[in-house]
Amino acid sequence: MKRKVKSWIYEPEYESMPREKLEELKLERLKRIVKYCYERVPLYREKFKEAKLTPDDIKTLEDLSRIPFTTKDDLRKNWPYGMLATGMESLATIHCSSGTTGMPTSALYTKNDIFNAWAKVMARVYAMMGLKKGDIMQIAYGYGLFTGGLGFHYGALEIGVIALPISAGETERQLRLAKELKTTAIACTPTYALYLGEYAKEMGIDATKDLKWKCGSFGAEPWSEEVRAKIEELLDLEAFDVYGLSEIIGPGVAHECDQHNGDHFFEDHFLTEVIDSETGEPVSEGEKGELVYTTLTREAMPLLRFRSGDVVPWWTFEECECGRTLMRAGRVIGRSDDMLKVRGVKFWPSTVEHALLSVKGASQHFRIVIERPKTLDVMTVEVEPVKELYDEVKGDLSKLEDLKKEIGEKIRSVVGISAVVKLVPVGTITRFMGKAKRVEDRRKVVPF
Ligand code: DLL
Repeated sequence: MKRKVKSWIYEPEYESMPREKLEELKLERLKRIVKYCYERVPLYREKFKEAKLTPDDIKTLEDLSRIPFTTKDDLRKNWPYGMLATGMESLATIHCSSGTTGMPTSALYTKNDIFNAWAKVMARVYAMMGLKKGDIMQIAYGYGLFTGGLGFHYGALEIGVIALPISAGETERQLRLAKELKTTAIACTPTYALYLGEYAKEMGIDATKDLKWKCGSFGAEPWSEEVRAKIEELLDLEAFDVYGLSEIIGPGVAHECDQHNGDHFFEDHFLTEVIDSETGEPVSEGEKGELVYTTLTREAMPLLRFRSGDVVPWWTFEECECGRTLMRAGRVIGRSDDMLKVRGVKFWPSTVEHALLSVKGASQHFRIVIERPKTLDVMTVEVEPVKELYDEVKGDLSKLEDLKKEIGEKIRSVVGISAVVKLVPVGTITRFMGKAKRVEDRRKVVPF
């Protein structure tokens, strides 16, 4: 991939604020939001009472750790309006989380939440990709209760990039409109980006000549560097990671700049801590840990120390080459509650993807099935070979024994356990337009 874009900074007064000043701003906003939550949200009044705390006890940023965590379960129990900190008359819009790991939770927004927080952080996202007025963003995230489509939409309106609100799916039309309208950027899940790339090939569309995408913002699910390389090759663009979660705002909690050395977290809006998932204690700079958020500017549904379950491999406050001083972290590997435990070994589906894609001849289309026929867990990885190879053996998978063996060895060395590898015909694994679902756990009792 030739690097094509140059990041710029939408709100340098915040994104490049000297760290000391940023810490002051965070503290000022923290004190305000703690008081706000205490006065308006019964759950927080209870939590503070139990912890024998009052808002006045929060005097420094270190004092934050005295506040109890907010969990996904707290939000479920308060479905649908229990966390609302304003009156209904101030509410502008309601989204729901995708509920990938349980019941949905509500995400509530006032007009200020949308225009002064969400649209602003999303405008920063566009600037990170070097997009400006005149660019056309093809928004292929779902519009609706999922926050992807509208989040990108608000950001486009704020920064003046032209939005093409096409939503997810209808792949042929996506590609036709991309070509005819000459859209200059695309936003969708990495899974769908790969699918678009394959489909384009089938339609005889040459991404280099026929498409004008300079860059793409991909996220809403974990994805590996191998997938990034594949997307960049298939779609001939520069691929960026976009991260976020509905409970906090939607997309726009963090994004990569053109240095691609971690995601920048918009700490002036969402104070971010990194903790050890098991002990709940903070981890040092550079270490792996779970992201915890305190919304500093939200009105409708402010959250204090919300445990996202999302794990990053490292984080730092070191200034980036791009000039941003905001916290940076490696891309989210997975959610602690999506982690698999097979025969005692813990890993994420993204680790399997990483193993697979380092084997030449294996495609990104795979599925993990876990069973326990007797006492021992058995993991089967069903994987499609790449199309070229499949065509070469004329669909006779028995001719690909070496590939099967190599995949098995790679999984054993990267994931740490052996798997039954099953090659399946091209096109048989479900293609997803949004977030991919790759795991089927058939065990009756899932260990943890
Ligand atoms: O997925 C918001 C979003 C939309 C983000 C479009 C990016 C682009 P939820 O449906 O609430 O919101 O799911 C949030 O998805 O806690 C992570 O576990 C996962 N996730 C989101 N972005 C990434 C990413 C949206 N870039 C949950 N890498 C989060 C890894 C991600 N995981």
